[in-house]
Amino acid sequence: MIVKLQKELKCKSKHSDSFRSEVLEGLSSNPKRLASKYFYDETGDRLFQQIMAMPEYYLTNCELDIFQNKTDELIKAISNINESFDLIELGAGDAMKSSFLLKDLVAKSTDFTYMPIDISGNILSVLQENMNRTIPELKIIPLEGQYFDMLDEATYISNRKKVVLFLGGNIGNMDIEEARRFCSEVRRKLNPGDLFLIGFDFKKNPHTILAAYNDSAGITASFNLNLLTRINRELHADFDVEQFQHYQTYDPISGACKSFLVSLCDQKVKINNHSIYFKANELIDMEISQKFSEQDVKDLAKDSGFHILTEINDSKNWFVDSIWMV
Ligand code: AVI
Repeated sequence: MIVKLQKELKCKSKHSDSFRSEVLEGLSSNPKRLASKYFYDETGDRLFQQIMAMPEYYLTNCELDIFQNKTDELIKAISNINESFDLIELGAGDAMKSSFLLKDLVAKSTDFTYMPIDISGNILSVLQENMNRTIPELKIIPLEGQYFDMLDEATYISNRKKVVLFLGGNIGNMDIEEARRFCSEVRRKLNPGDLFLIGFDFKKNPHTILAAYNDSAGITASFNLNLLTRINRELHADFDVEQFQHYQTYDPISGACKSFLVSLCDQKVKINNHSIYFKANELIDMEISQKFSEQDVKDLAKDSGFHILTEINDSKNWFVDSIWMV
């Protein structure tokens, strides 16, 4: 059974209200912006699966390398907990990477419950079915909702020690200040001895990074443009998606990899009864995928009140799963 927050319907309409108000606010600001957390409707989920399978998108294989080949190191770090615990995964998706760790923990008869958190009930049902089939002994409580609401729910359900996973370089979709606030909030919700495992994509050859987000097949472009289609459908807007073009940048000094949509002409877009005006070549700031140095990771851990227990890198040293302790 999937645990959802009480008053689910109220939450749903609150969700679409905040989607509408964030879209209108973002498109009325200068420069115009949209939040990449809204990329993930059904089509967005599918496009992201395709991105993860692209040869240029190296991030998937890097973290898979860690979870597939360095599971012993992960388990050794987790064994610092020394008692039964809950393994909570923020944004679990289909849990493709974590399933390797789960299998090994179960094989070692570790006493833990897996609590995947995701905003998508659909993906959680798929996850639960897969787990029931492939690791039938796994104790699993899927939690559908926002990360922090569901972390509270997890604490309400059980007061055991926690290991929280935040994989895939998702932290990069926040700017540094947001990431600091996010990690500090996670820290506030944990207790001494709890662990936070977080995946960071390192700065590396800028060509490699840019290619991962500027793929020749145009899947990342469709991923960005799909948000305009979603706004058309859900907010009764009339974006002409053909009149926008994806543009990707990477600044190797700051590590900010950013995507934009460029308006190809002067145009007016109606969203409900609001009119938004675009000049030709005007930009919408869509997403940041921040890349980190080793020092950036150390600073973020310290600034948010954690200490680094251990770090596990992939074999190319392109990505790190950094394990922090309260
Ligand atoms: C989900 N997130 C870590 C991806 C990233 O790499 O920033 C989203 C993405 N955007 C474009 N390609 C992939």
